[in-house]
Amino acid sequence: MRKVININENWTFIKEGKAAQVNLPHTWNAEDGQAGGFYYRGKCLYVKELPAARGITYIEFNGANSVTEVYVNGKKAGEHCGGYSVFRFDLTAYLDQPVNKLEVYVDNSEDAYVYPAMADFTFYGGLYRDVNLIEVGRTHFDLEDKSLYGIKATPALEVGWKLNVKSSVVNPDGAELVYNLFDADKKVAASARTDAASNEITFDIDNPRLWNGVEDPYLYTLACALCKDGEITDNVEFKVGFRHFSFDGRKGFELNGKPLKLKGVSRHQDRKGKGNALSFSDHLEDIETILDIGANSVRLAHYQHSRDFYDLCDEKGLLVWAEVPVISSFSKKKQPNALSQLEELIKQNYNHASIFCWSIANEISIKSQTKGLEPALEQLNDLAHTLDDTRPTVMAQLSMCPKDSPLNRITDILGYNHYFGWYMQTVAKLDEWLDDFHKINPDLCLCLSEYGAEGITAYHSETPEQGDYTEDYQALYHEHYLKAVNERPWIWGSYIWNMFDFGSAMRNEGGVKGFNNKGMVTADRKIKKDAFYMYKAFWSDRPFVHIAGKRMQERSIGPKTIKVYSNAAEVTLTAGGKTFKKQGEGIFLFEGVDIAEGDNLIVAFTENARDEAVFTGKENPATYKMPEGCSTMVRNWFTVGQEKNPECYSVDDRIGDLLANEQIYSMVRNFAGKKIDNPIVKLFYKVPLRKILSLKIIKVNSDMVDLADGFLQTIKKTEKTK
Ligand code: ADA
Repeated sequence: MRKVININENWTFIKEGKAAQVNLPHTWNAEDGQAGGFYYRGKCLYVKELPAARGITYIEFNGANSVTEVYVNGKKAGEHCGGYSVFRFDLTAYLDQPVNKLEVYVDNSEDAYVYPAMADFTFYGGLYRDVNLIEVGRTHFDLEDKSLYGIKATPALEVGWKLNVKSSVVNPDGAELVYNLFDADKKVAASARTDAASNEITFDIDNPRLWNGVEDPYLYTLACALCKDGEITDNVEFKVGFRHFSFDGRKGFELNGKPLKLKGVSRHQDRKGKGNALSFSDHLEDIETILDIGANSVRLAHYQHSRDFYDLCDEKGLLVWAEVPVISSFSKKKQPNALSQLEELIKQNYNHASIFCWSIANEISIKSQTKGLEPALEQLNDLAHTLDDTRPTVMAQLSMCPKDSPLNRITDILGYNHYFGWYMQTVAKLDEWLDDFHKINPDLCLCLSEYGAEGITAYHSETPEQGDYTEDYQALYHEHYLKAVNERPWIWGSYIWNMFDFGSAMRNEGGVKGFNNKGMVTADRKIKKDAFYMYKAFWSDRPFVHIAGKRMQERSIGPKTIKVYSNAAEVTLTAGGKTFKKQGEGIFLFEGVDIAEGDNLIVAFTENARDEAVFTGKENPATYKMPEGCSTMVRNWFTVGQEKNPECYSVDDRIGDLLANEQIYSMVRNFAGKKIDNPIVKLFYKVPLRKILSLKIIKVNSDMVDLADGFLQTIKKTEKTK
């Protein structure tokens, strides 16, 4: 029998010579990775004692960011590159003493050969997921084929439903493979047996209950055992769901033969104060929140998430977009690693009913003229097809990627990330872009793979404007996007960027350091923003009513429009002894609600729900505005060609002046590492950055120059210098 022993407890963690006792999951960037600016990126060591091996013993890391080297009693037992997948090493021959010293080096510094290199999220370092020892008999399911179980189970609808199972067995001779498929009541729904040496079998499943997304996420359990001489030498079990789906450029998505619009959110694996070292209950809380907004799909951006999360998606019925961190900055040197991370993603998650596509890249055309990008993407696409011919491939394109770009024809289905109305132009541009795209490419199956606007819960306005970082503008932005998506049935889905605010060390905007604030919920999971309730009103059946703008508690005196979100057909509002009623869908605007001096109790109710707010009428109410002088990143790499702001830095400034600014220095240090402090760099202090970037040896294209310029234009020259 297989034995899985968790070894999360009692590790000695050593960073820069200092030791501390820690339990896993653990990251060394929980604080500095969310503080804005420089965060520690380097090599740290985890040490633990292990007993002698009792038979075949593997060590399993469920995630270590991002390059890991393992030593036992000073001997190297293995190395792994990539911060998001599961990997294992056979320690049987190494655990040869009664007490053995395990040393695990984890390094999150920039690595020329490992993705990601540059992205808008913190690359938290550490052993941030579970570590286990796995003991198996001599005959066992393969633990080294990059998969989770050494077993690939494929439900297929042919004349009837069939389950095809392929197992990879080590030392199969004389052993038998036994499969039992249990339904949710633990009754056997089907069974099969085969010689362990013949690794594939297909068996009929009579009339299975289908896995039908959030409506009915019905799952079976496939128990797999290897039996030899009357003994079970290894066994594993996992969930299996029967479902089929299709995409069509004109009709959108269908699940089990019925049209279904994918109402999606994106999620990063972190939260405030913890970084990426999350517990099972953190994952569960996230899933519950995603279900509460009424989503039926989730984009797990921008890398492989915890196996617990995919399991929860199976269980709760969320359709999953799974993806690798091939993001922003394409590099030929990193291609082998891209292939390896994609192989791991697919092999490790193949059996999940919830996963409907494999994403091979995100906004990878930022460096659009990069040679070799197209063949590299083709290669990733082919690999995904080879490993899985049941699911489509997808890619999330940069907003500016031309509509007729050949890149749009690589994957089976497609996504575009759009921020019209936030970084550039206005929300109305979205509608124009979508219609034009569909006219040019009626056959392409398109979704909005990202869209969002910052919403900081401290900022409010009765007249919200693009770029003001208010919760109110964020809600308006999303009202527009949701309508645009709903009006176009050919769009198969949309993914809000993002479900939760997340750590992004390089950001410092709107007065908040170290976070991207485009979430529907704050990074500590404590506040659901107004936009959350807007979606809930259109997406969810759970009865509720929500008065928007509650955090803008002080108001000027006089008649006001009060916005209420609800999924009821009628909302009643009482204020100042008056009763108002409105019928509608989702958004209810009550005009002419009087706010008198002092506290005004406003109550909104429907047949099944009630909400209240107290607005305090004042001659001079608080402003709730973003403080003067806060930097904004609204002007970033998307805003090429806009007039330059002379008060902010640009690529025309000298290297020395740029590096004297604390924020710029930290940003460069995060990406380039310690080499930025090399005395040779000082020789270039008087040279403008543009000049350096134009040198042939640096090989930077014009997009990258614009990107750097856009970033520098977000930083005021008066801001802190070192
Ligand atoms: C990009 C990127 C995301 C995200 C977003 C943003 O489009 O794909 O990772 O951070 O920008 O918020 O600007």
